[in-house]
Amino acid sequence: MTGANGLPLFADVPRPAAEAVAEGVTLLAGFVPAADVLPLVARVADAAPFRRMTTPGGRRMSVAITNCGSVGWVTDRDGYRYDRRDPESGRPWPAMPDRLRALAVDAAARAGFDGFAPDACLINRYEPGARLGLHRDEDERDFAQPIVSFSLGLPAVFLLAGPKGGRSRQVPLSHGDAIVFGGPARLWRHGVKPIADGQHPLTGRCRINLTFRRAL
Ligand code: MD3
Ligand code: FE
Repeated sequence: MTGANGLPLFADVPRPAAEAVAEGVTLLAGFVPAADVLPLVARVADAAPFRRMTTPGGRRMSVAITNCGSVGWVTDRDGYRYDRRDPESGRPWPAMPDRLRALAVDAAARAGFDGFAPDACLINRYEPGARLGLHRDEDERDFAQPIVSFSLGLPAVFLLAGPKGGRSRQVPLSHGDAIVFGGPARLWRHGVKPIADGQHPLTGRCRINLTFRRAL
């Protein structure tokens, strides 16, 4: 389809297809407009810099995190929780940019979750070698709300352990992918394998992951 000037009308370019990875897990490959999202991440990180937090067990996470939204996920010797304030500065977390919220709500809707109302966006930064051990996201109040994840920069191998024990599935995640977890998958254990070294033209030597949640 072309416009009056003969140039292609990009408005009708089809959006990427949704792929069912498992029950309740939908991959939207290439969904994330990185050139729009990365400057918003940089602004959040100016106000609330990435930092490596301590787990309740006293280990330092290899992943550096920050947050935007009315609450942010934090961990320290006292446990995991959502907090209205950045513990480093004592100030409220930066607001969730409207554009980020709109993208997350759109991704959720494409995966069949209408009415997603995220109040927290946890932003993870992985340098080569950083990993996330198998865990459950269970610090939120309403497990009927999905979690929406955006991947940017270096690729990752996502691990999905499923409801019972046994072997986990490996799902490759690339720059620009969105993945939505809801329904039965919402409480599945998952993690990220150590990030391989590399250089990405937009992020440099790191992977950025945004997870949008309804925390409270
Ligand atoms: C599956 N982050 O921040 S995002 C996390 O790529 C986290 O940085 C990973 O796990 C990352 O907690 C994975 C995808 C994700 C997020 C939440 C889930 C997968 C999930 C909740 C339930 C099941
Ligand atoms: Fe998680």
